[in-house]
Parts: sequence; C-alpha cells; structure tokens
Amino acid sequence: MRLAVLCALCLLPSGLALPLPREAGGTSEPQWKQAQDYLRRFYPSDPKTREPDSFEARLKLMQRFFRLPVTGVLNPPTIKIMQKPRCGVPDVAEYSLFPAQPKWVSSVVTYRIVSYTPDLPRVRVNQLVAKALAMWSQEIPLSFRRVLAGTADIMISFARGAHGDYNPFDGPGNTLAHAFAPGPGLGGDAHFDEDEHWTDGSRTGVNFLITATHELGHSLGLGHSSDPNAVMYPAYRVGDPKNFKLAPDDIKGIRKLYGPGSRSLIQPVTVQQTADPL
Ligand SMILES: [Ca+2]
Ligand SMILES: [Zn+2]
Ligand SMILES: [Zn+2]
Repeated sequence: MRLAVLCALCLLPSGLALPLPREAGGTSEPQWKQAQDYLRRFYPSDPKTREPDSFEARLKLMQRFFRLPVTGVLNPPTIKIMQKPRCGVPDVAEYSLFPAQPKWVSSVVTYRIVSYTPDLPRVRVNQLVAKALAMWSQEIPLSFRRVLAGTADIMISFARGAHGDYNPFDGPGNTLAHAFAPGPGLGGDAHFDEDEHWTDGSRTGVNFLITATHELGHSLGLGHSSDPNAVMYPAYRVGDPKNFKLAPDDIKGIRKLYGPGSRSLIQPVTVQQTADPL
C-alpha cells in the first residue's frame, strides 16, 4: 500500500548517516546539517536496493532535479534552494516507488474537508479547495464531489506537528504541506501545516490556493516536476494568485495519467474561464 511506502521513506534506518565530505570548505556546520536533512527527506535511497547512496550522489540527484550545475558540491545556489519553503513529498518518490502510476479509477472522486485553519474563513477554504480541484478536473475526464461526513477518497485537513501519519510537520516554514498518491486509507489525503500562516493573498504568509492546487496534484497521482513554471515544482514560490493557473507541464502530466477529456460536468464553484487552454 502506498501509505506504507511513503512512511517507510521517513523511517529509513540509520544506514543513512551520511559522511561529511571534507573537500568543500566554506560551508558552515548548520548548512551541512540542513543539507543532510534535506537530502535524507527529499532524496531518500531506493528502499529496494537498500544501498545508502553517498552524500555526493544524492546531492547530484538534487542538483539535476533543480536544473543546477551538477557538481556534487554544496555550493551557494544549492543551499539557497534547500532553504526555500517547500512541499514535504520527496522529489524522487515517483521514480523509485511508484512504477505503476497510481490513479483514481472512478470518474467521480469524493473529497471532504475534515478540519479548517483559523487563518481563513471556512467558506473561503471551501471555495479555494473547489477552485483548486476544478483547475485539474477541467483538463481530464474526472469530477469531484464534496461530502460532508464519512470517508471520502481525498480527506483534507490542517494539522501541526505529529498528526498520525509518520510524517510530522515541522513548525513554521520549511515543509508547508504534503499529500498521498491515490489509494485506500491515507491514499489521496492532503495535509496542510497549521503552523504556517495561510492566506488568500500574496503579501504575507503562504497562499492556500497555490499550495492546495499543488498538493491535490499529488492526490491525483502526480509527482514533482523540475519545471520551475509548473504548479508541481516542489519549492513554494510567491506568485500572483490572481493569475495563478496550471502550467503546460502540469496539464501534460495529468493528461498522461487520465487522458485528455471533456471538462467536468460537476463544477462545484465558478472557475476562471480564461484559464481554459483547450
Ligand atoms: Ca512547516
Ligand atoms: Zn509536492
Ligand atoms: Zn500528514
């Protein structure tokens, strides 16, 4: 089950203790620690081979993913990316763990907003979640139906610290949210770190619409994209929420999974018609 796989990522045993390469001078101890932590979380070793990759090998993987010069050296541009707030889902998971891309088989997927944030009015959270889902559903033959009770395919919640899935949140900043690939149980669920300040604008805090659209992309089966313009890029960027929409890379990815299709028949809220690339 996919949840078990994701959790296993976070619980990888001590084999991951990484030797510190000594050749690169000028890097402070906290930066090394941060880099090790970052690579352990987002570039975990392949659990099939169980071979702990070297710090350098994983660093190169990370540099390749972010389209940096692949030096294997912890240099300032690399450190800069590691310090950005980001999604908690690993960048390499889809390649090493999900060989058969999981997706929803039903054409109507249910979702439920289980808990809310005090940062935004409830009605606004409902609207923004519906808007995020509509961005995806208008590209594929898949619709979403909100349920108010019981178990839904996609359970959406806000939580802080440890919240029952072995992927504890980490206080303000750093990891903002995470979500699970389609499947039973935790599969499809999306969690948002309540220690962030969630907003509907762009000046302060973390924009909820942008983050929710990203996380719900995972809930539908998408992994991270290296394309800095993609919604599925793992690092959070402050954009203009008014002009926020899926990038061609996101649309290509979601259509690869579900096929191009007619727009959803169930539109829970009005969406920007100008965002329609068809
Ligand atoms: Ca956090
Ligand atoms: Zn993500
Ligand atoms: Zn969680």
